[in-house]
Amino acid sequence: MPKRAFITGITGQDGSYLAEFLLQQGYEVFGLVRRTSTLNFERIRHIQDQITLISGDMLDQTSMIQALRDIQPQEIYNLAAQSFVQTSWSQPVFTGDVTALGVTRLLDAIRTVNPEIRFYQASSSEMFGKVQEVPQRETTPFYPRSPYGVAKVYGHWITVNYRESYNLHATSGILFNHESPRRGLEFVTRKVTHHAAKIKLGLAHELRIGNLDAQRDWGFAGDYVQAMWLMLQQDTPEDYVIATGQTHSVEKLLDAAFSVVGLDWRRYTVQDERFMRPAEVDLLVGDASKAKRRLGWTPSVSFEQLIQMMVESDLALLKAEHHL
Ligand code: NAP
Ligand code: F7E
Repeated sequence: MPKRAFITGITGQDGSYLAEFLLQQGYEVFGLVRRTSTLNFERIRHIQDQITLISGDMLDQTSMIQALRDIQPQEIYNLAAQSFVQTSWSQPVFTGDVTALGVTRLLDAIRTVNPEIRFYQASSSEMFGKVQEVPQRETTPFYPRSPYGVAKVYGHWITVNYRESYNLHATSGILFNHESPRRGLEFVTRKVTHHAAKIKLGLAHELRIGNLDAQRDWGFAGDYVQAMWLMLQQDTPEDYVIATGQTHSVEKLLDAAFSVVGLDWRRYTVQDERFMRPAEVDLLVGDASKAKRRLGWTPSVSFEQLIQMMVESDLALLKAEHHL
């Protein structure tokens, strides 16, 4: 019998890569999708006939309990969230409801339906926020700097609490930023690679951007979903930092992306207050040595390779879209 996995957030960047990876491992894959008036299955269209989509919402516990009863999965990957940090200041309550309380709804559905189900929680380096240690590791204290970061700290601790209270196989992966050609256009990497491609093709003339000094540890999403799976294959549930150990500023990101198309970003970039945040996370860099030691996980794509992959993908997409 193939194993059954249930993914919340399957329509998102990570959900699509994880679904592909689990299909390759021989899993039956189920995904939670919320009802929308127009379909948003772009990232999973190529595998839609191999997966089963279940209607539900992280705000609605009844739909989760029913989904678990129907699917009877062995593994659940909770990737659903309001995941854009900037939006979390304009929608703090909604962010808390989905990204924090949604985790409790799902954990409690597991406890009710079948406590043997293994659970992965998508925790985030945003929990480190105003960093208390460099690099950040599993033991580094949290100091979140946004309603999103605060919600993720709640999600992290409720996962630990359900593990300790009910002996669930519940694991939290503290993942640093990971990107890909499937990244949403609002996140800074994709915004930059998409604009570099647009400007190169004469489809745009400027890029409006926020803080150039922020530094992030950017890896490739395809590598990171493998770490999620490895965590659930361990006998003992534990928490792991997943990161590359390399950090780059937004300015270095601009250098990397615009150099792929042979342009100088300084000629096209305008700093815009609208993209500055009320509180910033200045520096993130992770120490993934526990994951390397215990899971045998290491990243396979460098920062330069990642940005090149994203710019080339954006060039191809735009050329196809505009018949260039
Ligand atoms: P993403 O592309 O924004 O995807 C988020 C997913 O959550 C989408 O499928 C979205 O569905 C779903 N969702 C949102 N609200 C929902 C609700 N109320 N009910 C059901 N589904 C809902 O995010 P991602 O980059 O793949 O990240 C996956 C997870 O990892 C998130 O929890 C994120 O916070 C966390 N994380 C991400 C990173 C990173 O660098 N990417 C790093 C650390 C942690 P729709 O398509 O319907 O909107
Ligand atoms: O910002 C700066 C911005 O929105 C990165 C999510 O996946 O990773 C992601 O959160 C940095 C910040 O990602 C613009 O101020 C400058 O310092 O790409 P981002 P994020 O906030 O790091 C974590 C790990 C998650 O868990 C989240 O779900 O870039 N920045 N100018 C800008 N950022 C954006 N979006 N747009 C700008 O114009």
